[in-house]
Amino acid sequence: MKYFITFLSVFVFITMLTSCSSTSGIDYKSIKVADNDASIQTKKLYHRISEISKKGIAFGHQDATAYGIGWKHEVGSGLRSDIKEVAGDLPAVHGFDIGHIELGSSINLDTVSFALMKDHIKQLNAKGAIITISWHLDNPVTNGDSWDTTKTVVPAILKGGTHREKYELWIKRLSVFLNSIRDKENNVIPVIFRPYHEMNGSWFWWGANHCNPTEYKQLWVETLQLLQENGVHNLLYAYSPNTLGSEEDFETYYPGDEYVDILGVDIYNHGGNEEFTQNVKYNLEILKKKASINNKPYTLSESGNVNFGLDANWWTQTLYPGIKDSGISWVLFWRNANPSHYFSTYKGEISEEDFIEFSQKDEILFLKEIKKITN
Ligand code: BMA
Repeated sequence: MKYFITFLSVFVFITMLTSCSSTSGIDYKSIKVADNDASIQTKKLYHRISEISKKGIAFGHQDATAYGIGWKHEVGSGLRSDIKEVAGDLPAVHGFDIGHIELGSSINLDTVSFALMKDHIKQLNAKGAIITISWHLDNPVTNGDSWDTTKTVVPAILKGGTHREKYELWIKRLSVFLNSIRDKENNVIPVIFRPYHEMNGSWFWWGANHCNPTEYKQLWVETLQLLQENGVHNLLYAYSPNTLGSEEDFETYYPGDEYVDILGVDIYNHGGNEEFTQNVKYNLEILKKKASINNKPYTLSESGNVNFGLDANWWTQTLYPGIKDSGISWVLFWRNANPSHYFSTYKGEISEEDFIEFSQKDEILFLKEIKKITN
């Protein structure tokens, strides 16, 4: 009997070793994401994002290291960041926008060079940061920008549409860029891709009133397919509508759990602070419910204070009550472009002290803190 038990233990141990693809005991390969052929690094990122939500909320900032208030694009000068200058550490999540990659341009729509973006993504990834990419792409029918809603676009770029060929070229250019962002071991760096955001608003050509939900969902699915056909397997796909008025609102454009990895929502305080806190709480409840069906991570994918310079205590009094205990993996603040278009804080800004207090809360995580959350 004793020998049998020893034999059994050895057998179980060997079985465990051979069936698991990692020392942590997690079989990453078996993790299902929207892209069936997603790289192992992408699946690990997915798992890590879920782990983060068990520890706290990662702090994110758009274009954090590309520029800030009064400085810009310092190639080769390290990773400067307004947030680091205030809170002492870099954000944990870094947002970049690849609008104009589709045109073959060397700079994005906000004049951030793609070379700088690539370099920063590499450096940040090596430090354990999480990268999320949005895409304010131009209008392929009019050649106007994302906000040009003068002509119907979506049916024109779907399979069989008049501008399909052009769209395929745009996806090809995007794919080349995404596949070129590699770490030291030459692995493609996994990122969260958040295309066609805020579709329930009507300000973008892919938004409400400019295409119907069926067309939108088709665009989402065909875009995923095109990316995969172009050999892109380093993406987690994030769906992020603008502030939702109801649970049904979430469903209207939702392409389905099969095609989405991370649920998000973009919320700003256009209607004032009180409404903002309520919206955040209510919207994150909706995401939590939808996300729990297939255990997906969820986030406040864009946010920020639009009442520049008016709210000295915005972080602890308005934002924090909304996100506290929400279960989100991160919150991403929009870019600090200039003193009349910024959504976070910076040295000398009115809410600086309050931001420090907010950043010191145990559950608000910056880069050094999420670095410890490994796979
Ligand atoms: C918007 C604004 C624009 C910018 C765009 C993409 O919300 O900040 O100025 O071009 O995002 O970053």
